[in-house]
Amino acid sequence: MSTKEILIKKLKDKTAKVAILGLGYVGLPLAVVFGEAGFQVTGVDPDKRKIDVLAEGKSYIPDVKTEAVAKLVKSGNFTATTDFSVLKEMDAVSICVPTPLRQTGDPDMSFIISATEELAKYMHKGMVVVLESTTYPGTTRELLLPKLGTEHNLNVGEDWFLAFSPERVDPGREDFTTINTPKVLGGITEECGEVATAWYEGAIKTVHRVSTAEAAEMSKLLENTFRMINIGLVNELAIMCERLGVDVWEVIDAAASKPFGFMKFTPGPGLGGHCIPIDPLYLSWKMKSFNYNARFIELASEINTNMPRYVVSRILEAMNDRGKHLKGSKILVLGVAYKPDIDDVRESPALDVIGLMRNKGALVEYHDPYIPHIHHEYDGWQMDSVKDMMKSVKEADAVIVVTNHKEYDYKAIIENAKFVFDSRNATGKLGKASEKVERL
Ligand code: SAJ
Repeated sequence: MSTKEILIKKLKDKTAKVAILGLGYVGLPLAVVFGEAGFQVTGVDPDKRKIDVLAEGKSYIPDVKTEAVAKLVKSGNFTATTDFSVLKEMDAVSICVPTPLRQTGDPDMSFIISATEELAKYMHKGMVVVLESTTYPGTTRELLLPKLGTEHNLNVGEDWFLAFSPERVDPGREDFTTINTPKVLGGITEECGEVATAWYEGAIKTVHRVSTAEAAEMSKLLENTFRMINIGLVNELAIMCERLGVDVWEVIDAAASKPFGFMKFTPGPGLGGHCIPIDPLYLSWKMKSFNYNARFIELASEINTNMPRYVVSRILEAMNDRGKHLKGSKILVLGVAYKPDIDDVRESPALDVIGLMRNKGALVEYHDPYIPHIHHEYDGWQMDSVKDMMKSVKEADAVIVVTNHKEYDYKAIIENAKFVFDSRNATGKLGKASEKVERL
């Protein structure tokens, strides 16, 4: 039997030993899914705190139930370690590490590079490696292939197998999770795709096979670039509607009444999260090396990045109309998470809105039921969520709804506030009807 046949057999009968590099919001759910499918899984992460929690049979990822981890740890199907040398025993390795941006806006490949360099030390014949981290097209072939194979005289597609399969984890979502979200997968060679698909089909309901790693890398970027550009479109529409004296929320709801050929997006104070504002810039960055300017991405990114400034300009105008200065005024920001009903503040536009108002001399406080403390990474300021939200609403000269958490009682907020700027249409019809409310 060939190396490929031997490995496929081990993957199909689940005797293959599986490792997940990176145990974050992507890696830990994936480890549990492979473990529950019957694989022997080893999680590897340099963060000892994570490993200690997992060793106790507990989870630190809200989407992963502690009971699931406890059961796998107890049965011996899942162990976690900071020791990368365990990789020399592994047959199948999935790399799930972050791909953020540098402060310059360029891709930060340091996590992929360090994971790949660690794995390279333990590469051997008969391994399959899958990269899950969202990245620019060509990463798998240009960066992983040489470091993991060529430099060890291992022939990819014969001695070992390499593929890309983008993560599609949406933290907090319960209807589509790792096991039932279709998984795109493309190999460096046909054989690589075949082996990696045999592995993933052993645990994930639907694997959508594409012909190359680049096609898989690009499909993920299309998914999130599609969102970023359409959010940029409705943000620009909000600016145009304000000039025209038209209610953008009414316009969007009307367009959304079309049962086909339209997908609803809503304007807001900017683009947060670790996916949508970041992933498309990996594509535009890569295209620069082909002397191609990805104009849609650049323009949408410019519009989205400018939304915090636009929101603050609207607040300035609205307060001026009410005979108030922003400078010296007490401002309460409601909601700082990057989207409603979650506890993640990464890249949240709220931090920019707060920073801009602070720079104009406003006395800014915030409340967020999910985020007890915030700090600005570059400007250095920090603050705690106010304890008594309604008391702060009453005392504020203006209340700014930045993230529309479901649990807020917007009717009571309007009743108790002097003025509300609603950047998410959280107040809806009540806000539209109230003299005290202005919406984006
Ligand atoms: N946003 C808007 N208007 C919209 C939609 C979103 O301003 O119409 C803002 C949000 O407030 C947030 C940012 O954009 O600040 C991103 O929001 P998101 O709904 O795209 O949520 P994310 O960042 O959690 O995106 C994830 C992505 N999942 C993966 O990459 C695996 C994305 O592909 C999913 O489509 C998205 O979740 C989802 O649908 O929830």
